[in-house]
Amino acid sequence: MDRVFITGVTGQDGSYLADLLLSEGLEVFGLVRRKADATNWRIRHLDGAEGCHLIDGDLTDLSCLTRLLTEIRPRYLFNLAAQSFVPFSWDAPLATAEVTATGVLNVLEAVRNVDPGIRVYQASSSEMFGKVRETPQTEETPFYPRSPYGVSKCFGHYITVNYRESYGLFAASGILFNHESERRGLAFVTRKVTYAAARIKRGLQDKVALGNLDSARDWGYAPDYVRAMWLMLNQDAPEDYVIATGVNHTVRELCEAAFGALDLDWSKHIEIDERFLRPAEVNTLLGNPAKAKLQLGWEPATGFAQMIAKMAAADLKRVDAGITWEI
Ligand code: NAP
Ligand code: F7E
Repeated sequence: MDRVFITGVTGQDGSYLADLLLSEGLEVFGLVRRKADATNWRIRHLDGAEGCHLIDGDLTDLSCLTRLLTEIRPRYLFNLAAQSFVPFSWDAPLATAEVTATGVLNVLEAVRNVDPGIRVYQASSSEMFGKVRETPQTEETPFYPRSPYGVSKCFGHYITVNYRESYGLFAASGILFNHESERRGLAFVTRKVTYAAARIKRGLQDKVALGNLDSARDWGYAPDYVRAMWLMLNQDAPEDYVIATGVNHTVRELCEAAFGALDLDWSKHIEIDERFLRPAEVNTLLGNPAKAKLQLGWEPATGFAQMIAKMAAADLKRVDAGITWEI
C-alpha cells in the first residue's frame, strides 16, 4: 500500500485530499500542528479511521519533517500547509513567510535529504498573479503578487521549480484559483456570506459587513480541485498546472447567489465596512485551465451556483443544529 504524507490535513483541502486518497486505498499520514484548542473539525471523521494516521509536527521545523519522512518513507507528499488568509499576511508578514515561503523549502530539503524519489505537490496560488498582467491567466503569465501571502507563494513556487531543475525532484506546482466548500474557513468571503445568510434566514442577525463587492474571483469547488492534485503526481513528469473553472464572478454576484439560494434579497442585508478593504487588492482573477484539461484530463464538475447553494444549505443545517465550532 503506497504511503502519502499530507501537510495541512486539518485544512479545507487537506481534509478532502485525505478522504480521496483513503478511498483510493492509500495509507495517509497527516501532519497536525499543536494548538491550544484542537477541535480540528474537518478531520474528526478521520481520527481512528483505517489507513489514516494523524501525526504531530510543524512545517517550520526541518528536523521534525526530516525525522517524520525517515520514519514514514512516503511515496507521495502533498504540501498544503500554509498561513492562507490574505489579510492576516499584512498583520503577520514574517510569520506568514516562515510557513508559506520557508516552509516549502523545509519540505524540499527534507525530501532531498531523506529520499529524493518522493513525489512532491506544492500548493501554489492564483494570488501570485495579483495585479494581473494578462487575462485569462495561464502557466506562462508573469506574476505580480499584491500581499505578503502572494509574495510568499511566489517563493514557494519558484523554489519548487528550482529543486525540480537543480536536483531532478519530482516536484509539481499546482497554481490553484480560489476554491471553496462546506469546509471553507469562516473568514473567507464565500463561507462568510453563506453562514451569514443562514443566520439571517433564521432571524439570528440582520446584516453582514463586507469589503470590496466589485472584486472578482474564479471560484471552483474544493473536492474537484484535490482530484487535480492527485492527477498531477501521477503523470510521467512533474510540471506546473493552472487549475480553475474559466469563469469568474464578483463578490456582489456571490451575495446574490448565496442569499438567493435561501430566498432572501441580498441587498437588504449587506453593509460595507472599510475594515474589510485591503492595503492592496487583487481586483480580478480568471484562470485558463486548458493545459490541465489536455494533459490531466481534468475538468471541474461543480458549477458556481451549485456550489454556493450547497454551502448555504450546509450552513443552514449547522445553524439549525446549533453547531458553532465548524468555523
Ligand atoms: P486552510 O484551510 O487555511 O489550511 C491550511 C492548513 O495549513 C491547516 O491545516 C493549518 O493547520 C496548516 N498549517 C498552518 N501553519 C502550519 C504549520 N506551521 N505547521 C503545520 N501545518 C500548518 O487552507 P486551504 O484552503 O485548505 O488551502 C490549502 C493550501 O492551498 C494552502 O497552502 C493555501 O495557501 C493553498 N491555496 C488555497 C486556495 C484556496 O482557494 N483554498 C487556492 C490556492 C492555493 P491548522 O488547522 O492548525 O490551522
Ligand atoms: O477574498 C473580497 C476580498 O478572503 C476574496 C485564499 O484561499 O484564494 C483565497 O484568497 C475576495 C477579495 O479569498 C470581504 O477583498 C470582500 O477580493 O475569500 P477571500 P482570497 O483573498 O482571494 C487564494 C487563491 C488563496 O490562495 C488564498 O489562500 O473577496 N472581500 N469583502 C472579502 N474577503 C473577505 N475575506 N472578507 C470580506 O468581508
